[in-house]
Amino acid sequence: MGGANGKSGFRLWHNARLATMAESAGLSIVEKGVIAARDGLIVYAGAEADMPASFGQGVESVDCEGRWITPGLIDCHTHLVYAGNRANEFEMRLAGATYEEVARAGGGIISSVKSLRAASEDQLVAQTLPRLDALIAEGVTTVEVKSGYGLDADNEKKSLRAARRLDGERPVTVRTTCLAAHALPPEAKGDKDAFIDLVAGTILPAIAAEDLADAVDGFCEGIAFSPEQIARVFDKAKALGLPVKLHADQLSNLHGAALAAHYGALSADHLEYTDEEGAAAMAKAGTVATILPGAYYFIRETKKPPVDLFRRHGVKMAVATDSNPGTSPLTSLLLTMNMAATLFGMTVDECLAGVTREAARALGLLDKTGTLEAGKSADLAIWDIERPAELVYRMGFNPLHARIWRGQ
Ligand code: DI6
Ligand code: FE
Repeated sequence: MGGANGKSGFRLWHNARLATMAESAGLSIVEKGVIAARDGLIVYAGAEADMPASFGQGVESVDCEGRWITPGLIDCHTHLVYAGNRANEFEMRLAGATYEEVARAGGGIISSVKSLRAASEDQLVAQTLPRLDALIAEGVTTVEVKSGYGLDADNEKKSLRAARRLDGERPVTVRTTCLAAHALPPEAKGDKDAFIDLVAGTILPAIAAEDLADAVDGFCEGIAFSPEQIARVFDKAKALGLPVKLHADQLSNLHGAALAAHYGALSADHLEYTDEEGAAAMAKAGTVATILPGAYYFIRETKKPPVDLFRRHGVKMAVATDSNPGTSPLTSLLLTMNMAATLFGMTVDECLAGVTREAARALGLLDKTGTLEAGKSADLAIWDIERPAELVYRMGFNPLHARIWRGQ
C-alpha cells in the first residue's frame, strides 16, 4: 500500500458514484461520492461534500472520473476446489439422462471424488486458480469454498488445505466450508448411517482440530442424506463451535430449509422446493436464502425457488455461482446475477445486494465486508458503467475497471 504520503496506508477514491448497499432496501446511492481508507479499512464512505477535511490532506487520491463503486463482490457458495471436469456427463444429459440418473449410475459427485482423491494438494490448487481468477476478474473480493469431493478424513483435509492456500496465492478473502456430508463414497457400501457416524465422529473433529473449516454444510436430499442424518452432522458442528449451512430442497422438499433454520444456519441454499413453512422458519431464524440460478439453469430444473415467499416473509436473499463440475460449471458472478433476474424475477437491487451485503451475511462476515461503510474492509469494485443495472443486464461482458482488496 502507498505510504509515500504523510499518512501511511491512507488512500482516497474520489469523483465516484457509490452504491454503498448500506441500507436494507435499495442501493444507498451517493452521487459525487468518496471513499477514504486507512490500513485496509474504510474510514469514510459518503458524499465528498461531507467528508471530514482531515481525511483529504496529503493523501494518495484516485480520480474515479465518475465511475461507479460497489462493494467488492462476494461469491458465498462455491465448490471451487475440484479435479478434472464432467463434460462427459454434460453430454450424457444432452442425450437425455437426468442429473439424478447420472448420479445413480455412479457418475455425478462420485466421479469428482475419484478425480480429487487421485490429485495432490498442489494439483488441486493449480487446477482451482484459473477458476478463482475468473471470479476475481469480475470484482470478487471474497469467496466461499466447500470441500465435499474427498469424503474421507485425509481427502477432505486435503481439499480444505488447498482452499486455505488460495488466499496466499491471490489477493482475496477465502472462507472454507466442510461439506463431508455431500455424497456416499463407494467404500461406505451403501450404509449412509455408518458414513454419517464417520463424518460426525472422525472427519469433523479432524478438520476442527486443524482449523480447516469456517463452517459445516450438508446435502439434504433423496440422493444424499436425510434430515435426521444431517441433524447428527449439525449437532456435531455445534458441539465443535462451527456455524452451519445447508443444501436444502434443491430437487425435492425434505423440509431442509426448516431444518437449517432450526439449527440457526447462516444460510440455506438452492431452495427450489421450499414451502411457506420453510420460508417462515428461515425468516424467524435469520437464515439467509442463497439463490443459485446456475444449477437451476444447468440441470434444466423447472421448479423455481419461491422468491416471492422469501420477500413476503422478509428472508434475506444472497445470490451465488454454486461453481462446481456437475451442476454449475459457472465462474461468473455477473452472469449469475443476470440469471437470477431473468429466470427468477429478482430485481436489480436484490441481485446486487445478493452478491454483496447478503452474501456477506450468509458467510457471517457482515461486520467485515459486503457494504461500503466505515469500519469495514476496503473491498471495492470500480465499474465502467452508467448505471448499476448494467451489471445485471449484460451477458458475457465485464465492465470492471479496477478491484481493490483490503485497500490495495
Ligand atoms: N448440489 C449441487 O448442485 C452440487 N452439490 C450439491 O449438493 C452438485 C455437485 C456435483 O454434482 O458435483
Ligand atoms: Fe452447492
